[in-house]
Amino acid sequence: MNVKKLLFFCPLLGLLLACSEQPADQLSFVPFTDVTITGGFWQPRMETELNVTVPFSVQHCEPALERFRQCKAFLEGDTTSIPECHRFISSDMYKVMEGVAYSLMLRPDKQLEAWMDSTIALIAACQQEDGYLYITHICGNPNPEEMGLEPYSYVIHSHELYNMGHLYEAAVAYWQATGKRSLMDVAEKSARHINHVFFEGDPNYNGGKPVNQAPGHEEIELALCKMYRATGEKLYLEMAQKFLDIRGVTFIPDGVETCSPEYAQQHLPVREQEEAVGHCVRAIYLYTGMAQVDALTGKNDYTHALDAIWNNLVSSRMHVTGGLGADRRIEGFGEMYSLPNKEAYDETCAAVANVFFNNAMFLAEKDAKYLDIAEISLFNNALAGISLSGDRFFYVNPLESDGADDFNWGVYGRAEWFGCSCCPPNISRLILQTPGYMYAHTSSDIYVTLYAGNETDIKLGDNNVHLSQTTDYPEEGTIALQVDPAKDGVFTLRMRIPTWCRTTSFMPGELYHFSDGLNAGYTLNVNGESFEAPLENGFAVICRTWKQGDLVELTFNQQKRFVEADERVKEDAGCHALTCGPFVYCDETVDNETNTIPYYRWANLSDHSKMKVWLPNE
Ligand code: FUB
Ligand code: ZN
Repeated sequence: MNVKKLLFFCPLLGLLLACSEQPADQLSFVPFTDVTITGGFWQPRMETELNVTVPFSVQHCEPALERFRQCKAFLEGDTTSIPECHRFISSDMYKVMEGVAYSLMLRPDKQLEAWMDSTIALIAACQQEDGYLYITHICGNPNPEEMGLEPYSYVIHSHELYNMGHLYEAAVAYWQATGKRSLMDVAEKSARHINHVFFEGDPNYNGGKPVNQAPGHEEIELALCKMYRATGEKLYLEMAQKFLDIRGVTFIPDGVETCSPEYAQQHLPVREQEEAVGHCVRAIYLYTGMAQVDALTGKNDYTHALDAIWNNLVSSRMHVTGGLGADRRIEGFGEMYSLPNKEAYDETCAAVANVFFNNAMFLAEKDAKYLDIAEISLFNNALAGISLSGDRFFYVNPLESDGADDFNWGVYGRAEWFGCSCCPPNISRLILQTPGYMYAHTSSDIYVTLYAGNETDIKLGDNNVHLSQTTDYPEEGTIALQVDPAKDGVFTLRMRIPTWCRTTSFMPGELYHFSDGLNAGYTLNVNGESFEAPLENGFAVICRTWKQGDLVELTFNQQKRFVEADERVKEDAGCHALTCGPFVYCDETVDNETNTIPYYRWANLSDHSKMKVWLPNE
């Protein structure tokens, strides 16, 4: 009997075959442009992004833009006003541009597009014939301690490649948004130039010898992956790999703090690294790049290191809010279990990076534990970085404040912008992309990764599956997902069941556990009937023949619960934090004497109040 006949007589066998024998194929997220937010938690935030944050951020690019105007004038022979020496203000503008490109994908806007075009024309006018682009060196007024006397002579701190990484990300986004290649041309010219100077040798740089040194601030690695995915040009992937593989090999600084080997993760070859150390944003961008290169090469070159680092992070170096950064002097990680509350750094950029990193790890390993970390980091630390009004920002996000010595880069409370404004455009570009973290799929399986009110269509083999989700998650724990395949078909739906509701820990890593020692639990119904779905890697697996109008209802037992930290976290000894679902609450004594409010909101209500996440046990 051939398989077709057998399947005819035994539909259950067909179901089993279809569900278990599909070749494991590439997992990818459904792009944010294919997921329409229809209500719930994210709708007002997306609206605020488009209406407020994006245009507001564009206005704040003026100082960076002015430097490009001055640089262009300088190149045309007008030396009356040399642009101020700065290492990475351009990168903040590139990040804003990336966000503008995403906003154009969601809502075309002629004015914003015109701003992009004129800005790109300026950038292109400043780029050197050979592809070099870094205003301070082009205009010849470097501070040797910040960027060296010559181009690429101090890549440990100059940020020359970091700036280009952000330009590449903006270029890909704008090309995808409009089909215009103007910024891609600048980006590709820069990438070819950097490859030449760093890996081949160019007589005009470094005495003609290849620079062959990894940048002090990672970013270009993951940006090159993006360029490779967009263009298919192998050079970019090879470059990303080379920058990873020379880190901690060709150059190891021997100073202290920001010049220590650990600060920029240069203490060991990356494959041998097993702990999260140094500057947090640098570190997490590096790990994201490693995960992406592995995914693109189909190799597991960095898997061992990534697994070890991730375990180290979640078991000893992450705040209960998903925040990263215990040592303000280096904006970086402290020792294991050193997790201060008042002095916590927890930079908004580090939380944003943590979301990128964990989503990349999920794609590599298909395990929901990564999504659980991304979610906690997103709701409690990344979103704390922006006000509900969309135009005020936090740089650091400590877990305790006495309202007197808030450290926010010299700004008391939430700021309109910063002199070093890496965080505002970072959280802004993340929010715009968040719908792109809601579903992932292979050719046989759909993963529901971040719950939200939305609709999408997913192509699964020769079927098209329309999904519509109704939920107020994470404010509430009830999710209704209607599944409408174009034709009846067997496939697998995987619904993420967060760690906080299926174990006794608040998040993966067992650093934070529930005081009641209980597992909250959840219920799952399909078409009104209870469904016993096996749990695989943190997903409830529903494999069946789906037909139009099928309804999945998932209810998390989402209640307020106390959490305690591992006893090795001395700062939290004798204290508990209050959580509800993925939210960590915060007690604001000044403005909310009787209320405890979700952490991500605390700064919206009052920027100057006393607040605490960890409270003494009664
Ligand atoms: O160096 C560029 C950015 O500025 C870093 O990512 C942040 O931590 C801040 O130092
Ligand atoms: Zn930042």
